[in-house]
Amino acid sequence: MLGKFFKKPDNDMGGRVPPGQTLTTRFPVLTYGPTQHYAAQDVVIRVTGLAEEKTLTWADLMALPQTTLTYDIHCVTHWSKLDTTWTGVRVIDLMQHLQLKPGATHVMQHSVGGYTTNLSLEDFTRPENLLAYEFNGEPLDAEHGGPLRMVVPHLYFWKSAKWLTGLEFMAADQAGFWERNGYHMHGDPFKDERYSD
Ligand SMILES: Nc1nc2c(c(=O)[nH]1)N[C@H]1C(S)=C(S)[C@@H](COP(=O)(O)O)O[C@H]1N2
Ligand SMILES: [Mo]
Repeated sequence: MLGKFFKKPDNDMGGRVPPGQTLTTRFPVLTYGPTQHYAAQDVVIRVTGLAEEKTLTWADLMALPQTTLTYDIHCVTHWSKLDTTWTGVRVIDLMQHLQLKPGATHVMQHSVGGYTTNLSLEDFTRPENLLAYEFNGEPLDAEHGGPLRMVVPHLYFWKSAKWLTGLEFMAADQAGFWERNGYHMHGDPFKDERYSD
């Protein structure tokens, strides 16, 4: 009886679930093209464009502070998953070691296999963003982007490149793979920014 008065008035978890999304406890795989398979030792991140060029190896990444964070993820195909736990290198910790050139305003994430997705520097440098290599305490499965992927949880999940291999700093916003194919340039799930007009 009492429970009735404590029930949430809606199913959005008090604003935690964006409009049009349904919760899942599964972890769906969404990849355009084949899953990439390679060892952590073979991870290389190339920093190019409007930054001092740099090649980061797995060892370079492991020498940076390692962070574990828990947050919700939202896929444009209408599933959200709450309380996912990731371990990796925070973008802001990596940025301490990169030298951007004047005029850099955006970054293109590049993946093995050619997938790309764009972010503004503001979206890229949020403190919760990770170059992640563990999910729920286990090495990240290849199908979910292991050995190393981006996780940018405040935007739809297509903005989190799996099998990350490059960060290209740019002087303007440019469309990545899905953005060229009709997805929104920004992709805020709470603003329902799924497709471009
Ligand atoms: N390299 C690469 N990264 C990618 C994709 C992809 O096809 N290739 N798909 C994106 C999309 S559309 C989503 S929803 C998420 C899915 O991540 P998951 O398969 O771990 O759920 O990865 C994103 N990153
Ligand atoms: Mo997606």
